[in-house]
Amino acid sequence: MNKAMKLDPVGMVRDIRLAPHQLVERVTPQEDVFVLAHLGIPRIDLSSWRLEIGGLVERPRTFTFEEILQLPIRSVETFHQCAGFPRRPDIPTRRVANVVWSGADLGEMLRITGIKSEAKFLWAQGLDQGKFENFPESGYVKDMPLQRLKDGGVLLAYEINGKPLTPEHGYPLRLVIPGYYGTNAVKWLARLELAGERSTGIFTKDLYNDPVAPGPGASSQATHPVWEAGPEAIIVEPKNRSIIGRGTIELWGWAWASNGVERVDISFDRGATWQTTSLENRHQWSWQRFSTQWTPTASGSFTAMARATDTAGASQPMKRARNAVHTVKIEVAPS
Ligand SMILES: Nc1nc2c(c(=O)[nH]1)N[C@H]1C(S)=C(S)[C@@H](COP(=O)(O)O)O[C@H]1N2
Ligand SMILES: [Mo]
Repeated sequence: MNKAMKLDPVGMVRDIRLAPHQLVERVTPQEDVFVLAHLGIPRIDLSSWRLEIGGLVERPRTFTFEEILQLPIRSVETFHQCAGFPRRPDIPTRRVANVVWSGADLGEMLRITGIKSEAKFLWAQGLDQGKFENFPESGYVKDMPLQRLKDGGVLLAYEINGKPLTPEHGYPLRLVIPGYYGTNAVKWLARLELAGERSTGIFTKDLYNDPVAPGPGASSQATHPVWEAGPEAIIVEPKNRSIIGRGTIELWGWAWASNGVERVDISFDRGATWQTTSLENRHQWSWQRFSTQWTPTASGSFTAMARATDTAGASQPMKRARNAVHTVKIEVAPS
């Protein structure tokens, strides 16, 4: 549709800038936020760019960028996390940041177009196109249940940390769904469509669906979409494989979950016993700092594990999950 767009580079981009021990800032500087793109990075000319809104709306419409800027600007602070490899939900990748996005509120935007009563899902399409794995030519499309709108905060964002989006992060406009994994935050937005059912795009239906844990009566084929982020905590300090002295140190990190984190516990015996930490409240959908004072009882090797529990009582799995507990090894030097 948009002839003024070219991909540069073409193909998968995976630029993970910071490891857990480098995530020292509460709000991750834009240049340190990881970049993920399946098909390449579109370079978009604003003069020919438009956002179309169609499907099950009362008044289909096209917006120019100027028209979007005229809507009230809203901001939201939220964790921003890549779900990891689409076919390996068992591998934690810890690609995470905490960002302040600003832009137009999707709920307010849809009051302009109206929502037909049969509409159940939002489909969001980016301008990037191309091949992914062995799938045919396809655009990047994701979907979101319209019910998510009632919690608020869903933005059509044009700023990251108060500055215009860069091409890598979705210039000129991207979707931001606080609480959902990053894969749903469609960049280089071109079209929004309301529909009665889920989208059939490869990134919606084939990839990014996790097997449901087998339980009584569950079909082995059952999957659920990679939408809400599960509870997760990372230890920022001490750094994995660091050598420390015998004195008291602060062990701290960040924890997040789509519905907020209630508690973070630490174990020094590989999960046999846990002790709780102090945890800050969350602001909007931000990550939350946890910390505890730790005095090593001896010199030698230690492992520390952090485990978050969300406000619904769900805790992180010990292993084989994208949000499996984070472990650091610490060497305590002889005094
Ligand atoms: N149009 C489009 N949007 C996309 C993607 C993509 O490939 N194309 N990748 C998604 C994935 S997997 C992630 S993790 C986030 C990453 O956002 P960031 O690169 O701004 O950090 O963008 C999402 N939005
Ligand atoms: Mo991702």
